[in-house]
Amino acid sequence: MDQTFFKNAIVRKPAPNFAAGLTTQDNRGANYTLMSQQHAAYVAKLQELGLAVTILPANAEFPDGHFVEDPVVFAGGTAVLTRPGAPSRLHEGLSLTETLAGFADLARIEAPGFLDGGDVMRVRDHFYIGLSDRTNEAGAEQLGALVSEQGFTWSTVAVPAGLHLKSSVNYLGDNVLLGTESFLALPEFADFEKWVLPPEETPAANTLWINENLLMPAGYPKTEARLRAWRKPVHVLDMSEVEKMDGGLSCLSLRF
Ligand code: CIR
Repeated sequence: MDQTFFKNAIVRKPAPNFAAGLTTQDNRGANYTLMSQQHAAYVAKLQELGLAVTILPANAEFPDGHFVEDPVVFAGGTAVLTRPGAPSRLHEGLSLTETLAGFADLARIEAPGFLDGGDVMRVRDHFYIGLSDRTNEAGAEQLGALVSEQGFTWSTVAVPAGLHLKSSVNYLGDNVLLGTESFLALPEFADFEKWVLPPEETPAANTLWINENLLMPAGYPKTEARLRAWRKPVHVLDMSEVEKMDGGLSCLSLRF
């Protein structure tokens, strides 16, 4: 059965120096005013969908700190602090512990493990953990052991392209995976209904399924048409400044 509805989300406002964060994009030009507007619209959308959103203040110590999905993974009643794989992001979780402690028991990935939440895709009671530049075997095994304690199963998936597993594939409920052709061809995903993205629309892979609604980034008309032809309400959000920093919709919140 698909997972239960989300009641809560945690977000962090982007800091004025957010464009100093990590990115592989050539042309940054990321604009703080626009970023703040896009972030506020995202928060408003989560609230509209019924989530109680805890909004943390910007923290200029971590220019990527608004990508709260990466330093934490929720599994049942436990929030796992992950040791993100980029050195500049390693300690982001510390700034979240007080907030998290109000919602969940805390657990931690320990060295030499490292892992980014963007590499973790939950489907029903199974956690797919991507092995990428940001997530290593030791991190995956530690997270796997922790989610097993909570009654979940897990497996690893190699991530040869893109930043994270969820940069290329996401679960939309009802056994549907949306993603790039190469990821959906992986044997791990053989039993899913696969919706392959047009090659020019691959960033739309980071579409977010929340409480039977779909949040997708603006600018991907073929994917939008396909999703709108389905029965789940589709909400399109402008993510231009987020995408300039290699992020997407899922990275901007922790949902539980
Ligand atoms: C980074 O490179 O870590 C950030 N600029 C982007 C993180 C995006 N997070 C995600 O997809 N879960």
